[in-house]
Amino acid sequence: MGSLPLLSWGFAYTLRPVRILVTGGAGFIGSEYVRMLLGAPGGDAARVPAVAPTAVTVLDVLTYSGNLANLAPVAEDPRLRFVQRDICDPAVVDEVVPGHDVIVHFAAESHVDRSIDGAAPFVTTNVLGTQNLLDAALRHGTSRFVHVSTDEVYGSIAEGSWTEDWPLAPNSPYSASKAGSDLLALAYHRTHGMDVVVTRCSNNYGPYQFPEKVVPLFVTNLLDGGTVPLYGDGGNIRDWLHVHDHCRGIALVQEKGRAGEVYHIGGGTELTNLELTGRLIEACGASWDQVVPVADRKGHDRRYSLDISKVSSELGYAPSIDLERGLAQTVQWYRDNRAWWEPLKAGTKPLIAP
Ligand code: NAD
Ligand code: TDX
Repeated sequence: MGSLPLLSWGFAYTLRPVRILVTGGAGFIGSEYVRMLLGAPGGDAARVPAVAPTAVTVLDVLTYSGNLANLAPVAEDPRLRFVQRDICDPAVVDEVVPGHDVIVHFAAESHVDRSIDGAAPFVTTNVLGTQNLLDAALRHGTSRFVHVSTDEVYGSIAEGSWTEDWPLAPNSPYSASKAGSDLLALAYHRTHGMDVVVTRCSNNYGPYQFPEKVVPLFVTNLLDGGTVPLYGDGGNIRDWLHVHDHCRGIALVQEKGRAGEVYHIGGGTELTNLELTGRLIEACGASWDQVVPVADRKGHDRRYSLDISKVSSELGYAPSIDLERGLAQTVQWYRDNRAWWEPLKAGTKPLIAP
């Protein structure tokens, strides 16, 4: 494979053309990654690390949270191919994986509350689906496997922040299934010498997030003059990161992360849910009367906090979008894109071909 010299930020980078398979690329974070890789209009390409995909395949079965509309900004890009199939199907994966240099694995069941209602799809997709992909990557000699994971695998931390060598102690069926998939990915490195890197990220917010997660649920309810359900005492703490910063971090790990290593990607902005709700009320021009305290989530983790010194010192990562700007931009996006979220809330997702 040749390489393309490119002048950027005032000095020369050498871009290595790569063929990237993105699983879950029609979901919230995966689609941001695809839009970023392909330089979607309106995106901030100047801040994207030096990844030059010659081809991007999205493998996504389109569950309730997968949406082709999320890929509309890059739908005309000739480098993009969309395959609507299940990562749990060995024959599908065996057919799709060959011909790609890198797999960036986002596909998952991702909502904690749904995992409390029923864990089976979480174990199937998150654990067995990941094992299926790892096996195919091993068989076909994929150069690099990037496994996208979460801070929730550590459980809950009262004080201080987790480092990458912290023991895993997940509490929800969702986080337990993600911990299982993380350990499998790392085991394929140790057992088979596969080039695997794992990222663990804090809570993401931004455009195109399915309106079941707290930020888009609250924003869309508040904009409509409705109420929002605040779990328990509202004192649970999350570290909030704009989805674009998460994807910049993943791209750095994809390019420069050391095989077999775990990298945290965080935002450094910790808020209680009460504090977050206050900011969303202000950004939406809503009122505290719209907040309804409800019963707590079962097994609700109290606090997440990531130490990001490894990815910062080794790979030069730093979040670039502060929470105030990011939340304002996100609320504006939901104001401007009712056509995207209203059908999702009504349960009538339209399929828009990319
Ligand atoms: P999402 O639910 O928005 O997207 C998941 C995507 O995976 C959807 O497009 C869905 O159709 C697809 N998918 C699900 N099952 C599949 C299957 N069996 N085969 C093929 N495709 C399938 O989730 P998200 O918030 O974008 O999360 C993406 C990844 O990032 C997940 O692995 C999640 O654990 C991780 N993560 C999320 C956050 C967050 O705050 N949302 C934080 C840290 C890590
Ligand atoms: O209606 C709600 N009311 C409420 O108080 C919802 C949906 C949530 N909450 C609280 C629960 C959490 O403390 O808000 C906080 C955030 O909840 P979610 O948006 O459901 O996110 P969380 O459970 O923290 O998990 C998210 O971050 C880590 C993602 O969904 C995961 O995929 C990711 O791994």
